[in-house]
Amino acid sequence: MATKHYLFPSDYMADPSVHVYNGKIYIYPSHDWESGAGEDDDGGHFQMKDYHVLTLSNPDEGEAEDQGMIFDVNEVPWAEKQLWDSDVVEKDGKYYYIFSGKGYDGVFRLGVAVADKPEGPFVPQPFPIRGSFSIDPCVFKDDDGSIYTYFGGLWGGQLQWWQPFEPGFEPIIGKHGDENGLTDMGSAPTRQHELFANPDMPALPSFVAKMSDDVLQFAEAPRRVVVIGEDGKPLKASDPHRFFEASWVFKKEGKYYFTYSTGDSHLLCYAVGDNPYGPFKYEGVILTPVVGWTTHHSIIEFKGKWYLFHHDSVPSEGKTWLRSLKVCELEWDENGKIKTIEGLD
Ligand code: FUB
Repeated sequence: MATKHYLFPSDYMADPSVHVYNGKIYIYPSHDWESGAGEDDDGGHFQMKDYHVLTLSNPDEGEAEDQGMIFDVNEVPWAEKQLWDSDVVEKDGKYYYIFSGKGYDGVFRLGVAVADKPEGPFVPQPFPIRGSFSIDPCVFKDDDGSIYTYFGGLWGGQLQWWQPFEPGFEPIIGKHGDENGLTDMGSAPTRQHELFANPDMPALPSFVAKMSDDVLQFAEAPRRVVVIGEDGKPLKASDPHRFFEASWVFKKEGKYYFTYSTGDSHLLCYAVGDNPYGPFKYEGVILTPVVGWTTHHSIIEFKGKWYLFHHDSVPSEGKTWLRSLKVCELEWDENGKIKTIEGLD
């Protein structure tokens, strides 16, 4: 059984995006804090206002070291608040930090900040990525150097505002919008059900877009990321294994692994495809529910072993807005499938 340990006991951090640069592990988390905001289904309790970068030498037993703050929301002209999940990609010796932030109009978008070193400092661009929306970017660099950003998250992450998505589309509803006659959306789950009342409908997809050569913009309109089941059809909205948020993509033996959180059914799952755009065939559960509402993760190979980085709320005694980073080894079985890890171990 995989043993887990906490990585950074001195502060609350979550949503780890992890990469190996210059032989060292770099962790780019969200930085939780006790803002006093009440908990709600729109994630109003996640009021993160800055980002830090951590480094780690030994994922089997070591603790991560804080390399300091890499930027603050006041340095991002377009973002008012809620610096949620982020990720980093390296190209030609520069590091591109792609992050989620809520604008002054209440809409989540993705931004880019650039640095010369993986520990920053990162300088944010003055505007969000054109045509970006929602949250939880995962930036994947393929073997041919092409860079793809996967993104999207439901409920507070506003992904449902952008369905159906077509290039140039604006959100179909505001937070309490009524353009579609849906004046009283009630709770976030109710809003989801109102919009997509039939649970036999296909699950709402996340999106992926190839990045421009300068890694500052989408090079194409975002495309849907479809997860299909055994029957070759998209997983249904009612399927507890369908996508909710927290995309993470990696490649192993020529196959593309699209991994994600199922949010309100509290799992980390994975699906496998033959190219970066999918479709991805659903394969199984990576992690069962943790203490906390849900988790968010990344997966890397380091010195011949694979590791799952994620978070839970054990150290904060279940406070869903104060999360702590963890790591454990991730293993494959004899059929090449990921061995499911118990979230409560
Ligand atoms: O950290 C804020 C949000 O919580 C993330 O964007 C989601 O993935 C969830 O972890």
